[in-house]
Amino acid sequence: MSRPPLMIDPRVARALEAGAPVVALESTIITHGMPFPQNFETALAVEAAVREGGAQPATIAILDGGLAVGLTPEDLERLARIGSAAAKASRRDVAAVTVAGGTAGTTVATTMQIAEMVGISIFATGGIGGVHRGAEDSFDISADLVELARTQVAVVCAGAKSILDIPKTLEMLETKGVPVLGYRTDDFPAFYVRSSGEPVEYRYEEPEQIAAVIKRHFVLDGSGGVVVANPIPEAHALQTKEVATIIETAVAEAAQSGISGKDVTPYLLQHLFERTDGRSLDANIALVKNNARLAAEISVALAELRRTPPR
Ligand code: PSU
Ligand code: MN
Repeated sequence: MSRPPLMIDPRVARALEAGAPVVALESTIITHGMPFPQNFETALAVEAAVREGGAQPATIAILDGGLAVGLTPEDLERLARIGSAAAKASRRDVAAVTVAGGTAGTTVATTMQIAEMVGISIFATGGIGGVHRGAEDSFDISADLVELARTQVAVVCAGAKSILDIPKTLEMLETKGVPVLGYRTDDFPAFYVRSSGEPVEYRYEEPEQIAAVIKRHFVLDGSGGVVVANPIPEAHALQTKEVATIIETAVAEAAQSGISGKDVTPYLLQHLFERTDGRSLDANIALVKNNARLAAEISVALAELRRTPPR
């Protein structure tokens, strides 16, 4: 059986060929993470933020059975309109979805998988998946963590939502050998809020320093990905207590309603959106743009480092 068709946008292909900075972007955030039309507007705004930062954006998705790297505005709008009627493709879904000729948003795990396949090292998203609360009973641990252990892509994110068990998520990243690098923060951020209360071991002030650590990590045998933790801008952060209360009820309701597997994360996101009168969405949009900007700066610095011959 052959590989699935790979459709690389010509601008992305040229940038990769030239060793110019490229930033991968995921698409589950478009199909399952936000409602239309905000998902479409955000997808465009995030690409614009990458361009402003001096890099070429490459939104990744599965379109009509092919792996698409770099989408046109028309592709983005189509995906945004399909929304959660599209599949949510994690690594294990790629074969089935592409053989069926399907269309899917790619999760952090699958976006990393496809980014590595084409040679993109830096990827921006909102938050990574992790160990769910109650995982000791449900065994619900995101494939994102497993992918981070095996795939050489650095993921710039605002930490992880407290819909997850953040201490367990950090333990798992440690077990899997995944560096967690804080950008201008001593604390691992929790998506809508700037701190989860958990520390990060490494803090950096400049994108160039982060690029140097990523480059070094990738030359070490058997290494996988890197998490770059970038807190939400102060002006857009929500109140810690408010978020905590809403999440407690959302997690309890999900359990009562028997929501499980890949439906858990979209269910919790929808609940948050409704209970904050959409303020969670404004915060979400702001932090993704902020991550896209930082990812662009890191990819510019990394491209520069790769051009400079080692001394
Ligand atoms: N976390 C968010 N928003 C999201 C996701 C995660 O705050 O939209 C998406 C990402 O695509 C992530 C996926 O890779 O959900 C994780 O899903 P699961 O927990 O089913 O592995
Ligand atoms: Mn899960």
